Amino acid sequence: MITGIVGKPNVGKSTFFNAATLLNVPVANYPFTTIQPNVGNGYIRVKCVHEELGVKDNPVNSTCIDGTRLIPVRLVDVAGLVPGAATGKGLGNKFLDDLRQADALIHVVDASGGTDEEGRLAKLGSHDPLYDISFIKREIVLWVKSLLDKDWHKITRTVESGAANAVKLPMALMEKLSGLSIDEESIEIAIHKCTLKIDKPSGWSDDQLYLFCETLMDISKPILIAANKCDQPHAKENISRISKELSNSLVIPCAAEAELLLRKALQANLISYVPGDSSFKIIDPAKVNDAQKKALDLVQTQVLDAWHGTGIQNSINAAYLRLLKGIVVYPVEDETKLSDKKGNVLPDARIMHQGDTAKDLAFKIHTDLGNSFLYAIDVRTGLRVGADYALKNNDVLKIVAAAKKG
Ligand SMILES: Nc1nc2c(ncn2[C@@H]2O[C@H](COP(=O)(O)OP(=O)(O)OP(=O)(O)O)[C@@H](O)[C@H]2O)c(=O)[nH]1
Ligand SMILES: [Mg+2]
Repeated sequence: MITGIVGKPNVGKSTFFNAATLLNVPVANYPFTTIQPNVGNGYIRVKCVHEELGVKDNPVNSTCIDGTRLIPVRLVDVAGLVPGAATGKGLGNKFLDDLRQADALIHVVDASGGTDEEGRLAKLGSHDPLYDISFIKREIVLWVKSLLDKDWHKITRTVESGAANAVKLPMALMEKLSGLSIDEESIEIAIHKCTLKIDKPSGWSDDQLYLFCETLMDISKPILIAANKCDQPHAKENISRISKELSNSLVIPCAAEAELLLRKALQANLISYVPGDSSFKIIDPAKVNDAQKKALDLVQTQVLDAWHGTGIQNSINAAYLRLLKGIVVYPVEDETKLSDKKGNVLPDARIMHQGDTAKDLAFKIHTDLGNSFLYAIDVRTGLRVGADYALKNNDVLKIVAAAKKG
């Protein structure tokens, strides 16, 4: 699973990315600072199961800070998108192509309204972020539609050829959209939702094809809104307007710059802070200079007190756990010690999807383990569960596989 960070230029996408990954990609207050995509690891934050199970853990694929598990997830920061991008404006299609592999999108908007539609600095409050939300979505839909438009006649001819072995529409569309992380089932659901004729695509109007692409994107690349720069004037009224207008969307107030400052202070051992917290503690006041103290005080009052957090961790959690319906499962190799073969207790926390099975988990760990899956043991109950067992959040499971021959 990978989440793309999208938005028009100069809204704070790279700042968000740097705060989440502690990488150091360039950030500047003018458009198109980022051109090449940046890929890195952020984290989702969940309550670890080790306290509930009464053990001390030694995480391997993740970290645990006082009962909080931080599990790595992939993020990609891409170039800014301007109106007309789908037809090549700005960095256009190149930008969009960098989003192919994303399963979900975090749309960073400048909630202070201080940048125009192409990301140039403007008077705070002068630009409506709702406009950006609708144009970015439109450009993404138009980009997908352009991939289908090119060969639409060919697709419809093949599907409607009447030949016994004619390719069905969902398969034909999936092939056309290959590499876009879209499956056949999502295509079928989108066709059904739009009440379009699956066996007569030549009868679809241009508007219906657009509606289909929009519905398909809603299903296969869900978007949340990270309403950034919430530390600035005008952000509050804009965020409440966005939340009201888009009551069906996830809208999360964010202050990427504040989160970056906190994570750098954390890295420098100046503060104790777990990303997502609504406060931090200065470890040794003697080691913090006046400028640092002033900056940290501002973050506390203008962001943490006002918004209960910087929103960065919330956004990443929401992308993986809500948009992508992720759940966390802990596979172990020794069901009594809750450890791997080396004795690491609760070594791995894996993000799976709601609806995934015990066998899916085995395949996620290793193809061989999936192929030789016999059953799993639910560590809490000691009971065996079968291949079709639907995983639950916080499950701790031992997979039992057939012994290798020879
Ligand atoms: N006030 C405020 N400024 C921010 C915040 N986040 C980012 N900025 C500033 O916004 C400007 C643009 O930040 P970037 O992270 O480079 O934005 P971008 O969206 O990656 O821009 P492009 O790569 O050009 O598309 C910089 O001056 C940042 O310091 C925030 O939370 N609050
Ligand atoms: Mg950038």
